[in-house]
Amino acid sequence: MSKIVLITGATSGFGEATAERFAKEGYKVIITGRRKERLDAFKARFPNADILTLCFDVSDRKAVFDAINTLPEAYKSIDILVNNAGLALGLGRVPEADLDEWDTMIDTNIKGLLYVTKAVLPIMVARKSGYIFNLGSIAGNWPYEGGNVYGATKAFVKQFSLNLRTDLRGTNIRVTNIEPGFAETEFSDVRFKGDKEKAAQVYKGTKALDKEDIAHTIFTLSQLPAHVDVTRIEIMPTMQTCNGLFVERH
Ligand code: NDP
Ligand code: 8X3
Repeated sequence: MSKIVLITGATSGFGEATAERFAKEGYKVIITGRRKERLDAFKARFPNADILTLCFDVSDRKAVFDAINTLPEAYKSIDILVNNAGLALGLGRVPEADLDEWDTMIDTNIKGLLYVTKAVLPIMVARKSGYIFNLGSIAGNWPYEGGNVYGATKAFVKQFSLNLRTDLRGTNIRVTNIEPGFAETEFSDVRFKGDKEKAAQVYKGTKALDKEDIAHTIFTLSQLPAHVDVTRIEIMPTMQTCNGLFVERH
């Protein structure tokens, strides 16, 4: 019987590439996101794959639980959850940053991930089996100018992953926090509200991670034997390093 994977934020970037990889490997794939036309287009691209589309906003608690609690029988027994939906908004320093943007990042990256996890977990706990991937970021490990609340949401994801794994001792459920460095997806388009030029500047002259690099990492980890759990994995483009402690000089 095919295994079932649910991926949030599968309309773009890492989520889309991960959904594509699992679909090609013969998994039943549940793809979610807010842009229904993208979900439908993905399903149309793979007419021979088993794909279920669910359109909801992860920060809408009721919508999340309604969607998971009414899964069709054939898609109920989720084996793998990829908590990928997330975003950064703006790059302003704390004094100038926008409070509404902070709220949206917290609601999506933190609360959304918690709602989906809580909704899916009973299925895994009942079966004493499952694998949860959370999309953290190097921004949750290392500070950078303007990364403030985005980085803090990803630090939350890292710590929640560690605590989740601890609480799930004895259930056979694995948890891995995936911590990528910068990758050329729609991430910067969203961060700069559709300003394509500004987004392009982020990647200019670099070889950033490809979305397939992260899909490959997630798929490969999912194939490890059930007794192996990788707690965290930080993956950066070779060109990117953590800069160390910068000192402003006069
Ligand atoms: P993209 O912008 O390409 O994709 C983000 C996905 O998240 C989209 O499918 C979007 O779907 C979904 N999403 C955003 N908000 C919501 C919401 N409220 N409800 C449901 N879905 C939502 O970015 P990436 O693929 O780069 O990012 C994926 C994850 O990886 C994020 O958590 C991000 O923080 C993290 N990350 C990204 C890095 C990068 O440099 N690109 C590096 C490290 C981590 P839709 O708009 O259709 O709802
Ligand atoms: C995204 C990676 O370095 O742009 O999480 O913050 S970075």
